[in-house]
Amino acid sequence: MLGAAGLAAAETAVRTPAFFEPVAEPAGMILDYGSLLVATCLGIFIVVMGLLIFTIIRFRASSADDGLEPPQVYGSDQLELAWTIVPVLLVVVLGLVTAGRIVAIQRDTAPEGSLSVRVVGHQWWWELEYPGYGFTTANELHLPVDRTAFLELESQDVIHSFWLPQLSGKTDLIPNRRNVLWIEPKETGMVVGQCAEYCGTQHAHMLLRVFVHEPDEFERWAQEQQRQARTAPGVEEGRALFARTACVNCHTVRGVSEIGRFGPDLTHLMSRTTLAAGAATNDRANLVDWITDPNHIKPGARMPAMKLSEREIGLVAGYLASLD
Ligand code: HEC
Ligand SMILES: [Cu+2]
Repeated sequence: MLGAAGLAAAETAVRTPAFFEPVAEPAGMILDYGSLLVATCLGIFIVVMGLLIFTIIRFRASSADDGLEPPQVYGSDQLELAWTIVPVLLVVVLGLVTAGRIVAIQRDTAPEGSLSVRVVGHQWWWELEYPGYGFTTANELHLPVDRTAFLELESQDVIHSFWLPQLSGKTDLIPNRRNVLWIEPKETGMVVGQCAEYCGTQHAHMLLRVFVHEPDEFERWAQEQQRQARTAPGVEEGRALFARTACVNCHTVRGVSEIGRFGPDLTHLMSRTTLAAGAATNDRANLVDWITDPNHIKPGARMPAMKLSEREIGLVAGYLASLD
């Protein structure tokens, strides 16, 4: 199964979002730039505060007239030039560096040979479409290493914010607007991101996992995703039940029904490690729990409890569990 395709367990362990450990551009450039600004400001702070503290101590008032009045300087061209030119130079240099970084990071069009992905924010999950390959998945973004991915960001409902601290900066997903973002991963493994703009009750359960693969491994994953849904032996009854229940109004399973777009595409549900944008691990027991009542796992989730009998739930869960 190509869920966490070929990545060692250690590589798929969730690490805390850490923007001090970039594993891609532009996250690396953003960190360099931020560090430069902080270092410059710290340098200025230390010089100014150092002089101030020195002056306070050295020339503090004392009871005895010890003659320690500092020399009084008026109209010194050298001093005035120095405190004018040095700050102007600092501002100009930092301004140029800033402009350079903005030009490098903001790209409106997809670079040659990039992988294009359309990301649509929903309350409270991520729709991920790979237009070049013709499939859609959810909540787990797979990318090849050392190749630029060009992402188009949109929203189906409210404003969300796309934030993968180790890969790039934040960009909002806004209804009726197309924002773009590029990422060039430099290391394989898994990193996590999160919606960074409050978007409703389950905002905190809007996790995005990103798996970065070697190029051939990525191609294998993409080919698996392109397949229509499998019908494994023994799940026909569950499949039929799924197909005639309202499930298909909201969910697509390619090869069974392709009208539902309100909820995640379930064609290769079991290739994902988690359910409902990281709210639960993706296994049979949680599937049963989810279908019985999504509110157990994710209160407020925009999928209703479908009021199926226990037997029906078992059958549908059995069918979904066969969709690898
Ligand atoms: C009114 C629309 C709607 C209906 C009907 C519906 N769902 Fe959902 N479903 C959703 C939404 C929305 C989500 C995403 C919830 C979230 O993550 O916040 C979801 C999520 C899921 C997931 C988790 C998918 C993932 O990748 O995380 C499964 C599995 C699922 N639904 C199965 C079913 C089944 C089985 C039925 C029928 C018995 C059904 N759904 C009926 C809207 C619906
Ligand atoms: Cu959100």
